[in-house]
Amino acid sequence: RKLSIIGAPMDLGQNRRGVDMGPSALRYAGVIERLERLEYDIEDLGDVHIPRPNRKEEQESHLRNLKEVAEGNKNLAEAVDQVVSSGRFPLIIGGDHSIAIGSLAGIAKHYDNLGIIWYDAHGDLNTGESSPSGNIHGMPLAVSLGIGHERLTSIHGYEPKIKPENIIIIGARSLDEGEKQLIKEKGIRVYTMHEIDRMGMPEVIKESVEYLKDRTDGVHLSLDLDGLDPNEAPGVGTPVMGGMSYRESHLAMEMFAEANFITSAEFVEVNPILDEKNKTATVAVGLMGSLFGENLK
Ligand code: DIR
Ligand code: MN
Ligand code: MN
Ligand code: MN
Repeated sequence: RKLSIIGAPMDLGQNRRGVDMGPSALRYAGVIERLERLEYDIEDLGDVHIPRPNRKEEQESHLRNLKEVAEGNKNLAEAVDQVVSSGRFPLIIGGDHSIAIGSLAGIAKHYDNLGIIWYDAHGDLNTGESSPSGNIHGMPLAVSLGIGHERLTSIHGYEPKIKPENIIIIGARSLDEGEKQLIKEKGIRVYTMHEIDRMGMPEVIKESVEYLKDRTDGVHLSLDLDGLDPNEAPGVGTPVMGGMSYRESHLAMEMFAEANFITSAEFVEVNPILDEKNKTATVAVGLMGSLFGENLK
């Protein structure tokens, strides 16, 4: 089992500085050592280059730092593409969630029907028009569907990257009006906290696995640490109360490991500046342990 870690120190998709230190925080929390124990052949490719914004230059559009976010994601897409081409599992560590644009761009071209599990308090389905914030980290899922600014949707030379019927959002509890509309219009499957409360996490994950297993040829897990409750993952830029617990999240990862169907993953929005003694990175590394089969050993 071969795995390549790619850092994406991106903080330009939102307003809180410090999330660019996420990759360092995750390495400090022992991601490499943790996965090496699972008999993975681990290669750390280091961080892709994310340009700094030119502070004197006028913003070209309502999308904050569009140029730099696009360029950084172009770099990420190329790095991820190479990893998948070489037959290794790409584990991308962020960085804010705008990096999913590059991850999916690099991954999806290798699949006819890539499934996506979007573990997040948010839908990340905004466009420049629907976004209340102008923050690109609230847009990557829409962008990957081919909806949004051309500069983002066209990254890595093809679009759309993914299909709406192959997406499952888990843990949503803060959806904007435009996102709700898009979810309805495209028929995207969403397990909000309401459904998780009613059905229980085991059933939510079982249904998700069953649904994706026979309709996809690969599944990307995009895990935003703000999907967890802020009591358990405080080091995130946009915390929302009432999230998934530490144990629910481990259970989800353990069930994914059992199903053996995740083919790429990213862990995003770890911000050590907002954290309590690197707690959130530590939680993230623990979840990676479960995702890669720690408890199956
Ligand atoms: C909000 C917040 N929906 C926005 N999005 C976040 O700015 O578009 N995504 N925080 O993870
Ligand atoms: Mn997100
Ligand atoms: Mn989020
Ligand atoms: Mn935002």
